[in-house]
Parts: sequence; structure tokens; C-alpha cells
Amino acid sequence: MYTTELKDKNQAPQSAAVVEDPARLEAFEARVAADDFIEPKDWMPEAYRKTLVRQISQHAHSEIVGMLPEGNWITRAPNLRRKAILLAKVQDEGGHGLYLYAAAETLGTSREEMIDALHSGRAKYSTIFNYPTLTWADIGAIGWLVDGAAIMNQVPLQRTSYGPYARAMVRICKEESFHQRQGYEIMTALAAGTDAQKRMAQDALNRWWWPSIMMFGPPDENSPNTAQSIRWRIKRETNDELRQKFIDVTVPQAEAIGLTVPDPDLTWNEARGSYDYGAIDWDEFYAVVRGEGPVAKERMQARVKAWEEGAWVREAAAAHAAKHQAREAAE
Ligand code: FAQ
Repeated sequence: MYTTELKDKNQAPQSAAVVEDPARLEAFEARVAADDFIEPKDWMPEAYRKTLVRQISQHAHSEIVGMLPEGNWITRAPNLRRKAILLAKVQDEGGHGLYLYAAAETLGTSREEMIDALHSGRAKYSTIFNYPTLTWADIGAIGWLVDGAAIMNQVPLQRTSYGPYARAMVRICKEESFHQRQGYEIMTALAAGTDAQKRMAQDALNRWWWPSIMMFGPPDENSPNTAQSIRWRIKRETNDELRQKFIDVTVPQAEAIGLTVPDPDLTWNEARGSYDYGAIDWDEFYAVVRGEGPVAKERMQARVKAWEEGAWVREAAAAHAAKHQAREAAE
């Protein structure tokens, strides 16, 4: 008998392993291998469902928490055009969170459970959003590097094996590519500006570079989920493959605007056709994953406050929907 271990810590405790029906499992794996999409009502192994809920809900939380570092700068954007663009970008991120929560709900987990897991600190979200946005150049660096890293990770997810997740990613990727361009455009303008503006752009690159390349997750040899997720075509490329692609496209972008990537070991490797890069501080990454990031507490306080202060909106929307339903039933 084939068994799949359940190791998700954000869900209610389960028995250590679920015994799956071998014939159903074989049929499922054949569909995945044939690049069929798995849909909500299709049979799926319990561990596949749990892995998807874990990944999609973390992804949704990242979008929602990711609104905070930039939201800080909406009132301080340097002109009306920049303000309107930033406002639209932050709204897009709210929308991405909603598509992703909806995709996770199709797997049988309620929005309330997921939000509760986030607010009580049981659910993860991307490490990158636990760093502070100190200057306007940080908004450029987030768009360029953080959205750039997000797209690199998300383009292959358009072909992830779970249909609702794949379809959500198609729309998200279109919007993310605008986000990346707006960030790079801010950095280009600053890098071509006064000496002080150029210094501000370089300082933002210095602070955001390493956290951005950590976003892709631990190295493959220390990534407990990658092998199974690749087999089930949930992930289409590994953490290290995506990190390398990101570095290879981003270094020439920095050079094109006269900025220097803060990695003295960065060298072009002709034989590999890729950049070799310096050692990543994985102790810092794991500390941030554990909730010890520089502004982790502030981020969660801001989320919980927004949730509590928005209670009346949710209540009003639910009352409106109930009234609407009652009227329709009466008719
Ligand atoms: N932060 O075995 P793996 C965005 C955890 S969206 C925190 O390699 P997996 C848009 C991981 O969960 C950014 N935790 O795990 C935006 C696991 O712990 P668990 C978010 C991390 O799932 C831009 C453990 O480490 N994108 O930025 C991180 O196979 C600008 C072992 O790791 C997504 O979520 C991390 N960086 O691979 C918004 C994309 N990395 O769960 C606003 C979808 C790893 O077993 C402004 N997710 N961990 O307790 C994925 O592709 C994958 O989940 C990975 C991790 C690649 C993130």
C-alpha cells in the first residue's frame, strides 16, 4: 500500500499517514504525468491537497501582507502620477490575495481558517515582507526585485497541476509584469538623477538584493517539499533553478542603469552560461521564517488591526448578501 505523510503544521492535527487506494493513486499520477489539470471535484491524494493548501494559502498571505510595506508610501509618493500608480499596484495585490484564497477554498479550507492561521502566527508568508521600506527608492526596489522574483517563480506556476491555482496565476502574472516594470522605472529615474538620488537607489539595491534572492526558498538540498512537489507538478522548477534564472536576468538590468549588485563574488561563468554568486546567509533566512524579521511584529499587528477595523464591512456585505438571497427566494 502506498502511504503519503501529512506534515502540514498549519492544519488541524491529522493521523500521521493516510493510506491511499493504489488504483486511484495510479490513475491520478498518470493524469498529472500527462499534464492534465486536476480540478476541485476530482479525486486527489490527501497529501497533494494538503501541500496545495499550504502553498496557495501562504502565497495568498504573502500578497496581503505584501501590501503593507508599499502601503506605507502611498501618502508619501513624490508626485500624483507615482501615487496613482502605487495605489493601483497595492490594489492589484489585494486582488491577487483574493484569487488565491478562493483557489485554496476549492480544496475545502475556509477563508476564516486561513486568516486565523495567519493572524495567530501558525501560517507562513514570504520572508521578504518582514523588511522595512525606509526610502522612496525601496518602492522601486520592491517592484523591480520582489515583483521580479515573484514573476520568475509564478510564470511556471501557470502550468501547475491544480487547475484553479494555474488559472489564478495567469491573471496574476500579467499584472505582476507591470509591477516589475514600474519598479524598474523608478530605479532608472533615480539612478539617472542627482548624486543623492543615485545613492538612494544603490542603498535600496544593497538592502533588498539578498532578501530577494532568499525569497525562492532554501537550497534544493535543504528543501523538504521540492522533490514531491515537482513529482506532482505543483512546482515546475526548483528553488535553486528559479533563483539562478532571476540572478541571470537581473544583474544586466542593474548594470544597464549604472547600479552595482552588492555581491563581490558575482562572476559570469562562461561554461555554465550563468552567474556564479556569493554565499547566501541562510541563518538570516531561517530567523526571518521563524518570525524574527526586522519588522515582523509590526506587520502582523497592522494586519490584525486592519482585519478588526474592517469587521463592519464584512458584516455589512454579509447582511446585504442575506437580504438579496431572501428577496430572490421570496420572488
Ligand atoms: N518565506 O521545502 P520548501 C509576492 C518555507 S508573492 C517564508 O522549499 P516549498 C507578490 C516553506 O513554506 C511571494 N517561508 O517549500 C508581491 C517551507 O515551510 P512549510 C510569495 C518560506 O513550498 C510582490 C520551508 O520553508 N510567493 O511576492 C520561504 O516547496 C511585491 C521549506 O521550504 C509564493 O508564495 C520564504 N521565502 O517552496 C506582493 C509563490 N521559502 O510550509 C507584494 C508560491 C520557503 O513546510 C509586493 N510558493 N519557505 O512549513 C512557492 O513557490 C513555494 O511555496 C516556495 C517554497 C518556493 C516559496
